Amino acid sequence: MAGKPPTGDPVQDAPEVAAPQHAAAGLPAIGHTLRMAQQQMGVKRTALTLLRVNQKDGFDCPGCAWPEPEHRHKAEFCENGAKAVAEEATLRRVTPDFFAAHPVSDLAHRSGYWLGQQGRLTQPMYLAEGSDRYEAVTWERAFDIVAEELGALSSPDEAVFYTSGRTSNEAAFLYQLFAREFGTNNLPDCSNMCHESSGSALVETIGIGKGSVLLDDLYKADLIIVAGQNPGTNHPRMLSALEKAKAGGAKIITVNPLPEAGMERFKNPQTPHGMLKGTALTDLFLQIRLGGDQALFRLLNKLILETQGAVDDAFVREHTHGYEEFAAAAREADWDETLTATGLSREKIDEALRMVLTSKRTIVCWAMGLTQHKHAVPTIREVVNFLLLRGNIGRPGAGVCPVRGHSNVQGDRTMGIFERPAPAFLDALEKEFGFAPPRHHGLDVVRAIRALRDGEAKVFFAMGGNFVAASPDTEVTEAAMRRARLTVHVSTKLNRSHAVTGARALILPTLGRTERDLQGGGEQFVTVEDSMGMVHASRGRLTPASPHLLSEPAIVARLARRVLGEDSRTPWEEFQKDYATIRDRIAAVIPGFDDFNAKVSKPGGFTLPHAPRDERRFPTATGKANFTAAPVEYPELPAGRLLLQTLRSHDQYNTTIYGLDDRYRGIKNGRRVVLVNPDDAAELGLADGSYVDLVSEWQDGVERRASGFRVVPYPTAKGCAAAYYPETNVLIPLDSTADTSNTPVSKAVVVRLEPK
Ligand SMILES: Nc1nc2c(c(=O)[nH]1)N[C@H]1C(S)=C(S)[C@@H](COP(=O)(O)OP(=O)(O)OC[C@H]3O[C@@H](n4cnc5c(=O)[nH]c(N)nc54)[C@H](O)[C@@H]3O)O[C@H]1N2
Ligand SMILES: Nc1nc2c(c(=O)[nH]1)N[C@H]1C(S)=C(S)[C@@H](COP(=O)(O)OP(=O)(O)OC[C@H]3O[C@@H](n4cnc5c(=O)[nH]c(N)nc54)[C@H](O)[C@@H]3O)O[C@H]1N2
Ligand SMILES: [Mo]
Repeated sequence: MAGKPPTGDPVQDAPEVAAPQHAAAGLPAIGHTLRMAQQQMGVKRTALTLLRVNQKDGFDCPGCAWPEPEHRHKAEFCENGAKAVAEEATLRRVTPDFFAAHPVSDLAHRSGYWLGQQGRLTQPMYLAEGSDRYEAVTWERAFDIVAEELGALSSPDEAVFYTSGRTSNEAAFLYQLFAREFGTNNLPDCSNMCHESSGSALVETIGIGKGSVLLDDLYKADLIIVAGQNPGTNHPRMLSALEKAKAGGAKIITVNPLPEAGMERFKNPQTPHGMLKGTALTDLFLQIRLGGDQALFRLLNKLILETQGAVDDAFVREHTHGYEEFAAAAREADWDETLTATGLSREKIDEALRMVLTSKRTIVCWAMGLTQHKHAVPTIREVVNFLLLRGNIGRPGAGVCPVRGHSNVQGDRTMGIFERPAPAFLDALEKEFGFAPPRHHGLDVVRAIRALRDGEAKVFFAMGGNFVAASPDTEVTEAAMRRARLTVHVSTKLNRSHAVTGARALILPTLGRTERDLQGGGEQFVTVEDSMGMVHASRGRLTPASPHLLSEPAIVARLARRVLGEDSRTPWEEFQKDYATIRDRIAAVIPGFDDFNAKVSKPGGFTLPHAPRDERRFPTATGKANFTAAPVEYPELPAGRLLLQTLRSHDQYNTTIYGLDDRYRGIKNGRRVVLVNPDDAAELGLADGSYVDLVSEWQDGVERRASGFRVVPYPTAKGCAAAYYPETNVLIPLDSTADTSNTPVSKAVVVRLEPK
């Protein structure tokens, strides 16, 4: 039997603290996996479901975007993938009775953890204007309501269509088609808050916003630099790949303000050696200050330039542009400034340089530690400079490896979920579907919040995700959402965004990855693209959580017909009936998808083309890989303040909280903790276990406050602190965003710690 959801709420947040761990996975991980899975699914369903994860005839793990290896284990999942599956395949249900018992005013006071623990949504629910209670409605009525509000807008640009990254390729393609046929490019997505900085930097420098390495490259590398990433929690299967790379002779440099257990030692639960001893992964740990990465890579670049024979001159000559200007800027890099910016010692940087110079094949992997800074885009460009200098792009064992978050966030972008679509994409859409898509740019996440706040956007529609909790400046975002005429969420689980609504609101419950998708044309499968551009099928087998659920493609197809009417020449009914017909259209519109249906029917799927990786061709404005030369930046820290990063615990998936522990960091039974360097704690007079408010100070003079955090002395870099998101989103000003990519600066918030 599955366990019952918690009853009491707010859940007692009473953090207990032990020493951080120095190894990840191993037997305890298996124990935790099974315990959590069985609480949600019971014993039998746990066994049935977990064996199907990431198998060639199974479903794609909704956990993360890390690719599946060619030779799969019987259990190709990890602790946190299993938690993500259990969260979806849970036997708990949210029924209309639940909404009768819990008015919106009640839901608004519940924690995100409690909301998520209630189980799967089962019926379309409608909140009428002036009402405090969601009531069950038919799908017909729900689509009528959306059509009514969209029809009342004075411009299609008053509607916003958000996407989170679990949406399949098929659903995403239909969704963007619908939004554009309706007349807007307002297609913000979670990527705007995530890897947008990577996309911005990579498109400009190498001509394509995706990583250039495949799994095999990791196994061939001499040196892998993992910067600003915590794979032990967020991409656990990456640890097996790093272990294999090390067995092949690779060295690993970890760049992080925190010593993360997974990067220290990995106990592979699939090998006897792993279970006992494990593999030490990191050879050199650079404990950098928050936001110091651009300075670090700039100095390494200067040192490479100064080393005889270290630059790959032939590659630079033949394949790059902008070298002289970049080299002139890099030569200016200053040791003292770099030591200040990074907090590193000269010895450590020298050691890193030695490893860089002896490596013939280097890969840099990164995630949110690089992308969520004001100067994230120039930081990632500097990483590209670093790789270009030694010809480390477009050959085996080398390249850029931005490690994506949501399991299909990369695929959604490929399908056209983007507020600034390329003209060539719109041309192809126009030719295939015979309507004129809007050409002006739409709103990203931050701009959408502003538009809602200012009454310029009136309908907010979300394909998955939890916009209100994931977005910055919680109070501003919530007030913005409440100004909307209508908010609509296509969701699997209850979350905060269902409790902070426009005048009218709809919850549209949908099938998850694990569930069978039966349409007029028979049983359907969908496709996804992983972080390395590999596309494959995903087939759910479980009976859907409720007979009332519709699939995401079905929801979009039916809504589109209702809103666009019979005038729309797009065959929405056919698309809904047989997803292969959607894939035929994707093949016609998006490069790399020719013969999509045939290719994806092969076990394991296929890999999308990537010009820099495959042929050292760089489709940039200059036709070459571009060196860039931006001024070095790093966050300023006023006296008596700390720089706060907002990050994930081991027991959460973004805004979905699985539990209240962060095992590897030694935190139990609570999330309101702030990790502070022991010297900083002493200087600030903050005792271990004391409670503080986190108060963010920003140039607009507004004080943003998150109350009641337990101080935990922790071995983070000096001057830096860490606390969990989404609780700390209240501290991040809406206008504090990365240059160029407009991604909220979630990893460098200047805070003062006020004792309670
Ligand atoms: N279990 C689980 N898996 C997930 C997710 C989840 O929430 N739970 N989320 C998914 C998503 S959407 C994403 S985007 C990814 C996120 O994956 P990560 O990017 O690993 O997630 P974060 O917890 O934000 O961790 C950021 C890491 O970067 C480090 N860091 C922070 N600032 C800096 C800096 O300035 N420089 C350097 N060098 N390091 C820094 C932090 O100490 C931390 O180790 O994971 C995906 N997978
Ligand atoms: N302060 C701070 N803020 C951050 C970050 C940070 O590091 N710090 N990270 C940012 C990042 S990297 C990201 S990606 C965003 C995440 O932002 P989002 O993607 O918007 O948030 P999630 O928490 O992943 O969304 C969870 C919800 O998705 C729904 N869901 C789950 N599976 C499905 C499905 O298959 N279909 C549908 N339709 N719905 C489904 C469930 O209802 C669940 O409640 O947050 C960003 N915000
Ligand atoms: Mo993300």
